[in-house]
Order: sequence, then structure tokens, then C-alpha cells
Amino acid sequence: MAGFGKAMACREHVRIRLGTRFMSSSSSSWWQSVEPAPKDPILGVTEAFLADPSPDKVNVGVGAYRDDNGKPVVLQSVREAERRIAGNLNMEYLPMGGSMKMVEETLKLAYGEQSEFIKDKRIAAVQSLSGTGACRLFADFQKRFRPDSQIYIPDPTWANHHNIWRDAQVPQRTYHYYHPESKGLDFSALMDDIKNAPNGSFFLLHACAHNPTGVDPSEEQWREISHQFKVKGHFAFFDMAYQGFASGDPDRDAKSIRIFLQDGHHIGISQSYAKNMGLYGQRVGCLSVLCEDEKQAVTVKSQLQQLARPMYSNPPVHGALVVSTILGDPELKKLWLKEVKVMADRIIGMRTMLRENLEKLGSPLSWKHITDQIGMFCYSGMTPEQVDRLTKEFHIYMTRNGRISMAGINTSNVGYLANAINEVTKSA
Ligand code: KET
Repeated sequence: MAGFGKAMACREHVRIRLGTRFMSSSSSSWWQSVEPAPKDPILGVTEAFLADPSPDKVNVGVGAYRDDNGKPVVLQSVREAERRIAGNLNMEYLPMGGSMKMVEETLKLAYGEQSEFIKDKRIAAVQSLSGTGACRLFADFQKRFRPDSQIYIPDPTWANHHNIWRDAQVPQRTYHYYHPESKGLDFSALMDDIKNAPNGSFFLLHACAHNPTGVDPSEEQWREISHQFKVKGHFAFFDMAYQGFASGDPDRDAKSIRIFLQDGHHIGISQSYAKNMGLYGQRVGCLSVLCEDEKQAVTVKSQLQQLARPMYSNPPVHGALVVSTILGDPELKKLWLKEVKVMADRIIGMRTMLRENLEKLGSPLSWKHITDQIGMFCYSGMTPEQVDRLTKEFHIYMTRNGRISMAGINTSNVGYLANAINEVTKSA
């Protein structure tokens, strides 16, 4: 009885103590020190666009392809792949490294159909959560196995690169890339930065269609960059989010990578099907690391899988099936290649129209760079204040760095956009 009483008293004591603690830490105080996160410079633009009720509004913010009616596109090759998949497959987990069939086909796109590295099984590769996931997985891998290294990132770059390597706790440096006066590549400063970086540094390179500038090195310049990387023993990590979107031909857009491979570099690559297959929301991509030999590739892959397991366990299955169905069937692959070219060509056409419209309006500025630049974006040279005026006065939404997503332009809005750009820049 005495024991029972003691237990009751003890329980009462616990209740009171818990009660007091509950009283003293009201539910809001758990997160009292949390400040609101800043708006994402790219995805925040879409949020603002959606909230604007104006019928004139134009979204040239996020890099997402639209057709000439301003509508998102599902490719015919994707529709056909989905038709074939429907009802035929189960929903089991993929392995931690994802669909090996998808990965195999994806490597061919980057390393080349006949790549000796694929044949020799020298590439450690896993399916990733699109291009972002591939970059993040690599950054985590870099931190774990090269804990004292840093990453050189081009200035400017896709804003999320900074977040990715920051969250992976890899220190960042930037290297010169864009030359604001010429609106082209600052090649000599870029080469100097490569030379001046400590031997064996990690560099992030955009394989093609540099985001946000639309400025890529020429083939000759890539050769020089690759040569200098060799001299310095640097590691090249290629982010290839726009393969096919620069020239319309995925093989041609992989030229930078092929040059590095010919020169014997051991590189890493992030690939994404968001843009070139229009699989944005499916989150399908691939991270690959070229190794010394098959044994090292098996080891590296095991570590990439170990990084993936506690983060997301294994990647989603649907997008991977779409990709492997398309690329595994010669007819469907042919159709996809045709569709990539149609998207790239429409963007190139919009560059010409936007430039012509601005010139017809008598803009005092040169807009040659609109047609010189390549890929999904035009780095217009507009200031953040000019962009703010476009948004406030004309309901045109874009990132404050002056980047225009060319894929959001069509024959119906190009005149309106040109007029607005002329209005905010003519007195500059
Ligand atoms: N790398 C680059 C250079 C890039 O521009 C993007 C996306 C990605 C990777 C990642 O894409 P994913 O969907 O994870 O495969 N850029 C566009 C969308 C975004 O910001 O998320 C953009 O710049 O608008």
C-alpha cells in the first residue's frame, strides 16, 4: 500500500513538473527564434506572378518551357511512354541508386553512345532527384571525402548553386565568368582564376547554356580551359541542366564534356530531364563520377547510395520509367530528339523577334546580345530597379538580376514585352 502511495505521489509529481514545463514553454516559444526565410529569387517570382490578377501579366521568371500559347508542354514522346507504362508495372521501391536502365541511357547522352568509360564500367552513377538533387549529392560526397576542399563557382551562376554547397558546408569561392560591358565571356579573367586557384581545386562548370548569362565558351576556349585544368590538376564538376536547349542537339551540347573526357579528366556530371524532356515535377536526373577503374566506380557508387539512403532512401519511379522507355526505344528516342529541337528552335526564334521589336521601337541601346546568347535565358543587362518597374507598371515578372526566361515569350506577348523593356530602359 505504501508502495502504491509512493507511486501515485511520484506520478503526481511528474504531472506537475510536466505541467509546469508545458506552462512555461507555450507552444509558440519552440520556434520563437526562427526568422522568416528570404524569398527564393527564382521560385519567389512565380509566387508573385500567380498572385497578380492582371490579365496582361507575363511570367519570364522561372526557366520552364511554354508553347506559343504560353502553355506548359507535355512532349508527345512522354505521352507515348506514359501510355506504354500505364497499368503494366508495379510500384515497388527502386534500388537506392535508382533505375539502372535509366542511368545507363542517361550516361550515353553525356559520355557518348560509344563511350569506352561506359563499356569499361568506370562510371559511378545513381539516379538523382533531378539536377538539384545531383548537385547536392555531389556536394555532400565532396564534403565527406574531401572535407578540406572548397568549390569554385562562376560569377554569376544559378542562385541555387550557392545554397546547395552552403548547406553541404563546402566553402565557396567564385571565378570570373561574365563581362558586363561586352555582355560576353570574360575569358582572360576566367583563365587567370583557373591558374591562380590552388592546385587540385574543385570547379563547377555549366556544360552548356550557362544560367543566367546565356554565354558559353567557344569550342576552342573549352579546349584551353580543359588544358589548364590538366596543368593545375583541378576537378571539373559539370552541371548539365540544359542538354539540347542550346543548339537543339544534345550531342552537340555535350561538347564541353567530351573535350574534358578526351583530355583524360576524371569528371563529375549532374544531368537533369526537367527541361529537355519537360519532366520538371517528376524530379528525374543522374549524378555520375568518372573513376580510375571499375573497382573504384563500385566503391564510389556504394558511398553515393549511402548518402542517399538516410536522405530520401531511393528516388521516385515514374519519371525514371518515362525516360528509360523513351531512350530505350529507337523510334521514341527519334521523336524526342525532334521535339527537343522544336523547343530550342522556338526559343531561338523568340530571341530574333524580341530583338527586332526593340530595334523597331527605336531603342537607343544595343540588343545584339539577345541573339548572341544561347539557351533558355537572356541576360538582358537591365538593373534591379528597371525590373521592379517592369513588374509594377507592366505586370512582367522576372528575376531582379535582369534575366529573361526566353521560353516564357511567345508571338502574342513579345510586342508587349519589347514595349515595356523599351519604356524602362530608354532613358538609361
Ligand atoms: N542547374 C541549373 C544551372 C539550373 O538552371 C537548374 C534549374 C537546375 C540545375 C535544377 O533543375 P532541376 O529541376 O532540379 O533539374 N533552373 C531553373 C529552375 C529553378 O530555379 O529551380 C531556373 O533557373 O529557373
